Amino acid sequence: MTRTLLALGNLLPDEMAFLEQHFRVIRLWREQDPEAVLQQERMNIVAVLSIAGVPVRTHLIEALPNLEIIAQNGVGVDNIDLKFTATRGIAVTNTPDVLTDDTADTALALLLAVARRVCEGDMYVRVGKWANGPMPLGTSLAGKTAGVVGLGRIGHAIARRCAAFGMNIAYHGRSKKDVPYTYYDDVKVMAEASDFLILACAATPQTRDLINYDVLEALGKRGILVNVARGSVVKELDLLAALSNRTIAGAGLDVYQNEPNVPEALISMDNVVLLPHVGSATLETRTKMGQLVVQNLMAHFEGRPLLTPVAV
Ligand code: 8YV
Repeated sequence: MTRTLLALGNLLPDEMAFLEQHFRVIRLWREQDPEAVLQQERMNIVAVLSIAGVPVRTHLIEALPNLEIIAQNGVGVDNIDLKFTATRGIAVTNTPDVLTDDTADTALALLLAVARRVCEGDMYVRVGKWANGPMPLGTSLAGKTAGVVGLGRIGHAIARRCAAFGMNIAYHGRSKKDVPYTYYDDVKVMAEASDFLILACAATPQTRDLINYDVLEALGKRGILVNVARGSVVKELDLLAALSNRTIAGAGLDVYQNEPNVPEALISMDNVVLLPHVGSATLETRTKMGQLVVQNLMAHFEGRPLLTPVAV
């Protein structure tokens, strides 16, 4: 009998087509009455394909007594109730490594865009302001200090890129690592010593609201915040206040607390650059992520070791 997979999000067409050959795929977001479909299919579902921002919490997992595996199309798994999957013995996989470079590129794109006023400059030309005089000056990257929060795979890749731009690197995380960068066990102290604060940590209870008004004040009037981690790492109201009263100079954001809803206040600010959670959104990387999702699912049901299991 063909196994039933509950898809909470899409992969690219080739990978979805491959899944369709091996599973009966329920695309929940396409269903008119998702609750009714879940009720009807709950005993059949053995696999879930999940994505960032769509919660896989206790009540959903409880409703699926035969669930064996959750394959997340992404590296962050903060949307999944990992304690509960562990108690039920449900396997969880994610897609690390393949998205590291693109996500790090996104962080640098945001930093450059804010510091060098790229979006503002584009608009300046398009609306014909150039003829009236030059734009306000930007901020150099070379010689500045980038404070990276979370020196995991993506944080490392960001640090390497910042170093290539001539920046000094500081980092904050749970532990000091064997790297030629300056470690801070206190994020506020690091912010004080940094020109740019770049968030690349996992969203955990420990990192929730880590970046509050105090930290932003420490970053200072010329400081820039970049977030490619998760919205939950920043106290969004504090960020809005710090941006509107120019406690910090600007921010480049790829992630928000309540995606896809972006606070109205941010939309009208001229010192921010806003992206719609596109850290891994290239054709190449999304293809590799989808392939990894598929390979993990196939490995599980063929009794082979998972390629990228999430350790609990
Ligand atoms: C998303 C991400 O997974 O990897 C992550 O944790 O946040 C992104 O790559 C992607 O948007 C697909 O859901």
